Amino acid sequence: MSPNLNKLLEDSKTTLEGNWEGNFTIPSATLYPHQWSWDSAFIAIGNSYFDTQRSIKELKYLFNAQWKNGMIPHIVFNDKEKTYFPAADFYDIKRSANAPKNIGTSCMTQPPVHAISCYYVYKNASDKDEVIGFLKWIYPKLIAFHRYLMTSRDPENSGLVTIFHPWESGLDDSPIWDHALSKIKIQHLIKFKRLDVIAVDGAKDTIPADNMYNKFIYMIQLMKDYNYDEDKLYQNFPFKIKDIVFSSILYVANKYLLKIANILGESNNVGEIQQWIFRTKQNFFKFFFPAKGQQLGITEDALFYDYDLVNKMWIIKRTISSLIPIYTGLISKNDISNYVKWISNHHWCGDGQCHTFALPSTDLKEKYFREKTYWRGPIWVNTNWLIYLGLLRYGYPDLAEHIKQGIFELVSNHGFREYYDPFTGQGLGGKAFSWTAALVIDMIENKGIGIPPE
Ligand code: 9WN
Repeated sequence: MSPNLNKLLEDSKTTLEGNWEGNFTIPSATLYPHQWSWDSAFIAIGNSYFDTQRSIKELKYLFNAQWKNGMIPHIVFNDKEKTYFPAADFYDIKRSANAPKNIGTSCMTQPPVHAISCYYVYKNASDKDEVIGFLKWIYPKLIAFHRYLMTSRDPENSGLVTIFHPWESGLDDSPIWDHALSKIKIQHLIKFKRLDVIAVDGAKDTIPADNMYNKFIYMIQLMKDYNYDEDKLYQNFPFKIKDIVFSSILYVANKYLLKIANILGESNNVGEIQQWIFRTKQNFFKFFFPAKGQQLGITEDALFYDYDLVNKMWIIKRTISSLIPIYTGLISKNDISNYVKWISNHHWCGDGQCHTFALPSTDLKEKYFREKTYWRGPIWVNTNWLIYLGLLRYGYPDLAEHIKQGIFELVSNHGFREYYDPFTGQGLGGKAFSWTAALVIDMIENKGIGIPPE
């Protein structure tokens, strides 16, 4: 039965409303009680359709926590909340001169969806003048953030972003990180209690394993030892990965930043943004496409893979990250049909063997695939949304529609969950999950605002 879209829209709004904290929206009660960076950007996209002021407030709250070097932290902490570990006291950001003085944040960043959200806010506002003031305020801050990513996180000048921690990717326990993490030996680990274990039903199977989680915490301890100094981290840190999802989003976000500059009649920085775009274009295949000389998509090896700068190797793990570059528009017309065939392949739920047609986070046939465990197999709405937009960009509306209907089925029948079992559709992880609701709103409204520009 096809879902009732009016009800789905109302339920999505109710979900976002329930998670609104007055200044920002939490991703999900108990499990994630603070503000998360890329979550807020997705949330502002959803809210932009019916509450311009709320989206503006959300983004302003996040950007008020910007570090002096331009970094937007991945979490802005709410001091009153005690149900999440690691929190502000553990990060102890005052050891960096770049950290904001009176706000607790994490020490790392997340994918830069924000310029895209700002454009949505403008497009969906009925009173454009009201938004111009906000865009003027945030434009230099967006520039500073992107510049930070293009310099401190890219001394190679590749136009591609280096992450220092799996949490920066947003795809926390993806098998992509397994090898790099296995090389990091824990020397000393503080005593701590995992609070996500209590916050989630069936936690044993659905959240990252303890050995992985211990590494996540240990790596923050190591970052602390360097006082969060990027130059020192770049020299010495044992985890440095050029990441596809992060870099793809930044590439598209730079194009939206140009649109914002155009709205503001702003010529400052335009040349710089164009250079960033050019650089990414020049290097994307060099860093992310190991099957040199082969046609893209011709075999499963001829896809995109992250590059490990420490171990000097491509990370050949078949995950949804290999398919996200469709979102960038960097794939040539000659290659696109080859590439798109993987999106509807049986390894990715394309042949009716799964509960619905939406892509799992990891290739179903790989030994590391786990249908219930976080980023190791379940379906997530945000990554499907990126692929859906990429398919629309390249003229595959039918396939895009399949993905969208798959997501609508999951949400209508299994709740606004953080992720879903691809075989049964069972909802997993956080309940009343904000970005699931926000991106469903965007897909129902279907105005094409998020289709990546040429
Ligand atoms: C660590 C909030 C965040 C998302 C990430 C998701 C998960 C955090 C966690 O939740 O990560 O940042 O504690 O596991 O992987 O993408 O932003 O929803």
